[in-house]
Amino acid sequence: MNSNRRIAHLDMDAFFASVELLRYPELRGEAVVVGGRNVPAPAGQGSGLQQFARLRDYTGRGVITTSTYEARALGVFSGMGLMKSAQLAPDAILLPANFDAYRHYSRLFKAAVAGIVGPIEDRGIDEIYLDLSDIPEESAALGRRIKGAVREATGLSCSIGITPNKLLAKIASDLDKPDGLTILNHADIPTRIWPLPARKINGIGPKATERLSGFGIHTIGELAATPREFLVRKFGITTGVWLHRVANGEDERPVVTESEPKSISRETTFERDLHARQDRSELSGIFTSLCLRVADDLQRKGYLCRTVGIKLRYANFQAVTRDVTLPVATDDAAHIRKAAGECLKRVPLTQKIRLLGVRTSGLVAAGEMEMAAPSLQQELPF
Ligand code: TTP
Ligand code: MG
Ligand code: MG
Repeated sequence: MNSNRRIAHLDMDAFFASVELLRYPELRGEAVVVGGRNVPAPAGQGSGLQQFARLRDYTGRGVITTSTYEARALGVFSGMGLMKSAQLAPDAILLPANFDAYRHYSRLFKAAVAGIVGPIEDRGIDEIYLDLSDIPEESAALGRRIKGAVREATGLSCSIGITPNKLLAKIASDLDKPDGLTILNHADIPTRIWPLPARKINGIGPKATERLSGFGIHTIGELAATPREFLVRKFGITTGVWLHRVANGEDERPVVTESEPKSISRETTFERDLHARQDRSELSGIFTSLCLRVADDLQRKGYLCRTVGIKLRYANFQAVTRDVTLPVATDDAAHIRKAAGECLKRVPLTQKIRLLGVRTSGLVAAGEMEMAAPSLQQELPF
């Protein structure tokens, strides 16, 4: 083990909401919430604040995807029902989500960081881990430089934790949000980590939190003070040992920079919106070609897929997806098209369509299929 590791976790601040503020700078300083279904898109730039929907106008069962820090100050957080949050912040501005924009900025910030530190570990749309061990620059200066590069590339702020491992880095990046830079060493654990609630540890979810509090264990410090034997007795050997280790800030997981792809997909936005009936042959041609290209990608990269899905975006920008899991993994265009065609039968096709995509997931390296074969056979019903 390298005891001199220096690992960073970087997480974008109020990510979806912050991307929306780039588009609508007049909303800076306002309580803004992203979420819901069928939330109307604002009219456009220069139309003033009255163009925006307010939380109090919303009816439906949608939830908050994220909120600006101004909205959080009013008690409005990710996962809350919109109608319930309207009681706390009726005047907060409500925007629909724009996933294409979020993916765009996600790629930009990751590329900017990779430009400084080299390959990164991608942990989803707004966060990454970095191994800084081989960079001579001192942590504070390096952290500021990374934050500067992210801001320059995107106009957005992020928060970074720099610590000896991933576990502590993930906790640290959250300690001084937004626009934070928190540097911790093992010696800081008693003062900075132990007072935190146990659920701050990535991997201690709501269930474990509840069980732990049943034993009177609420903070990470209380967990660290609990005899390992007790944890093993209550949680089993694997979890018990793990709980004891993480409470003491121990984690040796490496930063994994080259992850296997989780999915391979192709999609296309049409020149003009197409209708399943009037533009049948054109759509069918595009659909087949997407399947051919996905199959070609799979073959070139050496993967078979277990799941085939489609994505459709209607003229009104609403998107739907469907997928189906195959009995046998494939990289064959005809099989993929057949499965994707089944998915297509399960979506409404009354409205015009602006985008069509085919996605394969459940990828297995083609060379590993022989090993996988026995279990695959077991799953077959004959
Ligand atoms: P987070 O990083 O958890 O949250 P955040 O970036 O909005 O705010 P923070 O400053 O606390 O990091 O999630 C990143 C994005 O992922 C978030 O902007 C919206 C999306 N998201 C969901 O779609 N559903 C959820 O339940 C959460 C928590 C986030
Ligand atoms: Mg974030
Ligand atoms: Mg995040």
